[in-house]
Amino acid sequence: DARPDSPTALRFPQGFRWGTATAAYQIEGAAAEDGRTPSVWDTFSRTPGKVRNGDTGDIAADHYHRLDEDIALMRRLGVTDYRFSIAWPRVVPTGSGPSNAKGLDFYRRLVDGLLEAGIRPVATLYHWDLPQELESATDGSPAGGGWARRETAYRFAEYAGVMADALGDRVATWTTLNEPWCAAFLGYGNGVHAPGRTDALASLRAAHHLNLAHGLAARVLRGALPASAEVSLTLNLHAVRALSESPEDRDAARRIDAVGNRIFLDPVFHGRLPEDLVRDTAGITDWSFVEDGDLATAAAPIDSLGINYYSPAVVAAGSSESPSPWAGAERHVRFEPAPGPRTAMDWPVDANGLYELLVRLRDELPGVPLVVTENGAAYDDYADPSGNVKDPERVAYLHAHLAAVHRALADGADVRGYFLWSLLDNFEWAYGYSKRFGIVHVDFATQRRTLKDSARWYAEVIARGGLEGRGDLDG
Ligand code: GBH
Repeated sequence: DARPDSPTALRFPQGFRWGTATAAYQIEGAAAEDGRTPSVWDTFSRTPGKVRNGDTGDIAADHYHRLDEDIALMRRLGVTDYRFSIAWPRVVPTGSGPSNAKGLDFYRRLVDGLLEAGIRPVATLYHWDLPQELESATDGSPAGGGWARRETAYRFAEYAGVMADALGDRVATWTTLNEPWCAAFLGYGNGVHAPGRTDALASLRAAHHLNLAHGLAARVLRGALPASAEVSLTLNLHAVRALSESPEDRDAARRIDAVGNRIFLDPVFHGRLPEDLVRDTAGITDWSFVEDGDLATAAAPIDSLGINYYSPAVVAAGSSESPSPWAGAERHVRFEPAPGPRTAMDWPVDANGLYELLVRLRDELPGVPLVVTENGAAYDDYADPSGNVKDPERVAYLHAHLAAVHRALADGADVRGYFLWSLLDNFEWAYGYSKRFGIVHVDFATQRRTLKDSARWYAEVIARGGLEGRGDLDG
């Protein structure tokens, strides 16, 4: 039921996918139910001082017990697609070996419920909840277990096979990894995420083993899924800008682009390591953990690239604190506060960064369909006297970023869909429940869900197939 366009309306192509996104550990809860074992995030969140207010994902948004209600919410929004992640320790509890029927059954019920509601399931295999057992297994690895250890990549490919067998007949789109940059560099570099390690060598090994895991899993998925299935990868690419055109500042931006973006883009799309990254990291490693054939494996063909975007980064020559997620680049790079308004995360609001990334990928990866697999913002919302949850800043943020996607489409970027982060307020990693990204408010004491104004706004955008012109916000 398309509505008439205003003269300045921004219409999206027919068939454009409108979705919302979540991740298992952030919403499911039921951490010890039906055979789930701890992940590195369970261990990390129970370690004093790691997560704000000592919050854990033990209960989260209790989605494990509220599937039907949450699917009904999405039906109200009118989304065409739902991007969720599968908890590895729920379905293959010890990280390898036998699968857990009860865990698989939960995802079968989710997928069947979505299909019944006419919503396309988009499944991510890894959104950071590594089985603790794989982190603890260190034998044979000089840099410790988890993603620093090569064997983890093979275990991941086996787990991908388990999921393809269980759900391959009804899930059409599969994503191997969500944001391997965060898993490697926040998990093993600055330790802000689980498993909380601060070891630059381990972080580089982790990045490589994640690329390898992606390629191995992509191959397994291809072999097990129907030919029509789509296999993808989601990256949080950094929209990095040099503070000035000086060669020193531009070199700082080059370093962050290498260890933030090309460390994944080059292996996955070109089967090579960035030469400048190898040079930049010479004091940390000679990359001898990259074995013959690994880069070709990482470059297994995929059907689309997911991009998660929140904020740009501005850098200059200088130095920043250590431990850092930048594998030595912090000794040469200073992060400058980007101008403009900030979200509750203190992240700058700049929709142009999303446009810049999409047109860069248009040029560098011709023929690769792009999907914005996450975009959204944390704000403190408030209830008006009649109980409506008001979040005008979030609406403005979303409008500006969708307008940026529209502009990229108009300029020839092949963007197939947009997934809003997030459906529900949830466990925001190291920030616990103190930051709310949802378009649906969750009262964590009662688990009551309430649509925010942004949810009603998004439902209208989807129904209309685009934005109503809002000259002030079209970024
Ligand atoms: C995503 O990650 C996650 O996929 C999702 O689970 C999460 O809830 C959501 O975003 C909101 O946080 O470290 O200097 O590069 C976000 C990735 C990486 C974005 C770190 C902000 C901070 C600047 N984030 N980045 S820096």
